[in-house]
Amino acid sequence: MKLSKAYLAIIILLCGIWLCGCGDSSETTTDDTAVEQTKQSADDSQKESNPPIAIYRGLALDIDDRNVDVEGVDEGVDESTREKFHEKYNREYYLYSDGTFLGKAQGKMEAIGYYAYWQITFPDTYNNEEVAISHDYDPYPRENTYTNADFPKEFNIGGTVLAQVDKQFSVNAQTKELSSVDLDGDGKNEYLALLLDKGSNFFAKCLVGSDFKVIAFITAFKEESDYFDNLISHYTLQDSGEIIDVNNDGIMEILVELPHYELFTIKLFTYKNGTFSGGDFITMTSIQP
Ligand SMILES: [Ca+2]
Ligand SMILES: [Ca+2]
Repeated sequence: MKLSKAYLAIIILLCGIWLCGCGDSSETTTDDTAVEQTKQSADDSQKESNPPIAIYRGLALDIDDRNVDVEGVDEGVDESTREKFHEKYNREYYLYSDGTFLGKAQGKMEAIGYYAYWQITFPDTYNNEEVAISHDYDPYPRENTYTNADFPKEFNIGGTVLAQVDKQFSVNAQTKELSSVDLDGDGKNEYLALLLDKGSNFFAKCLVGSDFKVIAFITAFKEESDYFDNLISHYTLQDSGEIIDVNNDGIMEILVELPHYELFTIKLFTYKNGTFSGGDFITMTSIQP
């Protein structure tokens, strides 16, 4: 189920895409190594100068670009800026959803909702895409195991994860969905859990480390809402985000749609080198004006 985007003015909070430019400082000992390093450094600078363009449900992840009124009529951009954007975004993309490559398709920039904003649309055959990426690489370098039953005991009632959450938010949370994947490639899996306590109008998505300690609450929602059932059916793990490497640095980002007043928000989170970036420790969401 989609929100009726055509009527929504978009306010989107997007945290930075962390383009890793970490160089390798190891010493050169042979000519072969020197050649290899030169090649690597050329590859790195190529990556930096030509980073992938990533799109989530039609919306550019580059927030600076997204805020440009490319297709505006009254206060739109000049023709050369429009051409530049069309050249950049009207191109072929690799489309992905739920860990699966769907195919390649030509993307087209279009104005949405009385020119309120622009997005990239694809042929109808690919209308289930979540993420579109301009470059050809494997954005799922490690497997994401998803389950909605038979969780590790830490995620069951009485388990250590739920105990932390219950204490922090004064709720009786239950785990509804769980993704397990090694985000940062250190050989240990992290967990992304969807937790609910309907009685308290509480739902949260939290990132949990391999030691079963909560790293961050990517979403925490706790407020009275007539639409709570609707909200939780829309903001499932599977249908409102993707765990995917959007910048080809080998680290899998967590890309999530969050509920927001009359619209939704996209956020991108990165867990790397044992630290979490791209968001607050707790991202509270609200549908109140
Ligand atoms: Ca890991
Ligand atoms: Ca990445």
